[in-house]
Amino acid sequence: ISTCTIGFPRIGSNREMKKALEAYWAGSNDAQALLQAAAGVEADAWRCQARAGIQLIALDSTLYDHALQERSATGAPAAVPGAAALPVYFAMARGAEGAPACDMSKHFDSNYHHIVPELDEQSEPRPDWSLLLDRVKRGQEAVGRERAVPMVVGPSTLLGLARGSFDRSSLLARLAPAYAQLLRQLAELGVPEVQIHEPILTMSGSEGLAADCAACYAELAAVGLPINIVVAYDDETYKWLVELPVAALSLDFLGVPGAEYGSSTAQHIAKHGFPKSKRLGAGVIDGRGIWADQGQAARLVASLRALLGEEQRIATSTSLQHVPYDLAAEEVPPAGLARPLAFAVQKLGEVVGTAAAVLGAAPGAIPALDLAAFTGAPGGAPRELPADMFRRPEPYAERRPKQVQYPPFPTTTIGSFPQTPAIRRSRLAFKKGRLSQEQYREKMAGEIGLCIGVQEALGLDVLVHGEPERSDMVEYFGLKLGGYHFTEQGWVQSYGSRYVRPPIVTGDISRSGPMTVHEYELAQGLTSKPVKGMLTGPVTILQWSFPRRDATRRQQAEQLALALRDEVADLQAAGCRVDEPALREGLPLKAGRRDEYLRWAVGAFRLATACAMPEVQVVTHLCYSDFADIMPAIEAMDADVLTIENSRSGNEMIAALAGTGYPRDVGPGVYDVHSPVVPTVGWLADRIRSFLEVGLLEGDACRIHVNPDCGLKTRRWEEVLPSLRNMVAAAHLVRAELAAAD
Ligand code: THG
Ligand code: ZN
Repeated sequence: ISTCTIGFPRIGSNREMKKALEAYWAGSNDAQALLQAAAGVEADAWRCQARAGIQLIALDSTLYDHALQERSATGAPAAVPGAAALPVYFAMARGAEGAPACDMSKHFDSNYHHIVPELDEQSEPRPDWSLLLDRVKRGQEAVGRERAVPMVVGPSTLLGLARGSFDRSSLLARLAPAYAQLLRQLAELGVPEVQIHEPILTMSGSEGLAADCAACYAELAAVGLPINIVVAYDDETYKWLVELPVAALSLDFLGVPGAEYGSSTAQHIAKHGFPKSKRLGAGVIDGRGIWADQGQAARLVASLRALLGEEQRIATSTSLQHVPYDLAAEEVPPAGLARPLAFAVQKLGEVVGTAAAVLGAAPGAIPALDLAAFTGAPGGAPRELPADMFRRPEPYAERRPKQVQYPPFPTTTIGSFPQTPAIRRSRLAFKKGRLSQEQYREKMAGEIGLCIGVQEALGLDVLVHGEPERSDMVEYFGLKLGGYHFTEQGWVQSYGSRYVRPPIVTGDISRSGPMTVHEYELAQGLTSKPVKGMLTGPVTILQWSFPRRDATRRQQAEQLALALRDEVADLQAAGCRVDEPALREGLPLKAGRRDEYLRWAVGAFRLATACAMPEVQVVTHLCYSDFADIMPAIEAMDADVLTIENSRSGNEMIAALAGTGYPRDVGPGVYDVHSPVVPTVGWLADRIRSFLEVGLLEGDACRIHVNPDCGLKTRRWEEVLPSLRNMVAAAHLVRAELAAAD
């Protein structure tokens, strides 16, 4: 039996990577300092794994994103090794003057976002693996040659993450030599094996890759370096996968934490067996959840040993990048929860402890996690709620005329405005007790006033209060709801230098009073223009939390929906006529599981919003989702306005909406908020005109809203003001063109 890791938090135990990146971008640190900081963060992480007793340590690390890293290595424009490559690398990640950033997308069904590789049949691999090879050398120094295992995003996955339809088969054949070259260089360095991560192979439809993959891996295997193919994020890997000519295969035995369906990997192996010639990497410690469960892991491994013999390798189900670094960093130990919780460092202990338990031949002696003992029993059997709680009183076509009427191309924003240093200082002072509740509220009221004034001055049509009081849209609600636990240092990378602290569901969720009404009233009191109420949807809150495991996701989403429903009722009693919950899907990767998920997810959204009067316009917002294949579910949400991220993907989304004849108001994002670049009026006007060209809403411009792709909280006012000024000017320009054409 042996132990291995397949990825670890890359952000540093104290968010060192974020600080180093921000200093580099601000110009206060040079490239050398950035690379040095990164080397420190990675060496700490690798040594931490060595100290825990892990035998094969994956040399994880990234400056911004691992998919981008491998994309650059296989032939970014002008790939240059070392510090000179950084400007190109970050231009791809964040955009630069005249060069929009590459698209960003949800990483499988995790809450991480990767940069979408830009590849097509014209792509000519010009491999330059020097950054990766340097990292391997540093890893060998840190933990020794026998334990340092390079990890790389595999060629099928790199191709699979690219957008668009093109001849992937021929590009895969051209990528194979680039990877073979890497493997030869790694073999020269004396690594014990290489981990090639191919999560794409769990996706529905990947059977089609079988022949191409077999040819590619035959070419790679011919190098002679043992390959461990790592296939995480889902289960039920295909029979052909175990036939690939590799030394080891690491599989995910757990799947999505809290999902209604379990992982079928164990059954799959029981049924079809596993080749004797290969080593199985058993991903039995949860890489995506924070509950400790060595008992479950030991039992799984024991059953595998009974079936396949002694030579298993114990691993995590996915990279540990999805969980916070170290529970020990929590100043206030979570009341009563220290025992059932495990962050990345604790999970290393679980991997090693599971191996020891299995060797000790008494795996059954470790009890499985009894979460209910900590959470209290889940809130009874799921009640069947009456159907009319899920239905607005009138259908869209009847209620839309009773709602706010807009000019052509009404301008608005998604919800958040810059979280300035002043706002952060006030929040910190309040937390430390230097500001009273009263004083903090006054500060936030001032920020809301500023935000309304700015939007009035810019001439936006539908305003927001700007969310100064929310550091994070999930944390804010979690703090106000019962049944949640918050961490101080539980940061997880969301993308690049942006991190979140997902709250932990520790019991039944309940609302004790209004959560957003005060701020809404403040804002609406300052303007005669409509102000949107701002709620985060039940599915989003759940998706961005660590759910409990002793209740279904559906039960937890329903509890959240009932709490939000009360908030919607209070908002409309306060006069709110537009309202915006976000729904973001935790769509299962396997097609066969999607309907069930979408039924309860859409149900939870409707449960939260259906109490709205016909006059209330329910606005919803979706980020980073490929949702062409869930159009019926989006329609079923029965929202009045759908705002979507659109600008990085070149109208793909709105073309899909137009193509299916989506009938409701739409707000396609006109510019990318993740990039510091300020869009020009001309460019924005072209974007707006293009919405008419794709035939959206048959050109009914009064129902095509103009807004940025997403919230503006990560941007600075210096970027937001000119961007929005240009956006409003562009909308007015196209509005005038329409009027002139009439
Ligand atoms: N909140 C949570 N999860 C999310 C988002 C969110 N997942 C998806 C999407 N939004 C990711 N986008 C972001 C955007 C900005 C930030 C994080 C994720 C961000 N984080 C601050 C940072 O890294 O400096 C820290 C936030 C804080 O102070 O709490 O800006 O919005 N849960
Ligand atoms: Zn968004």
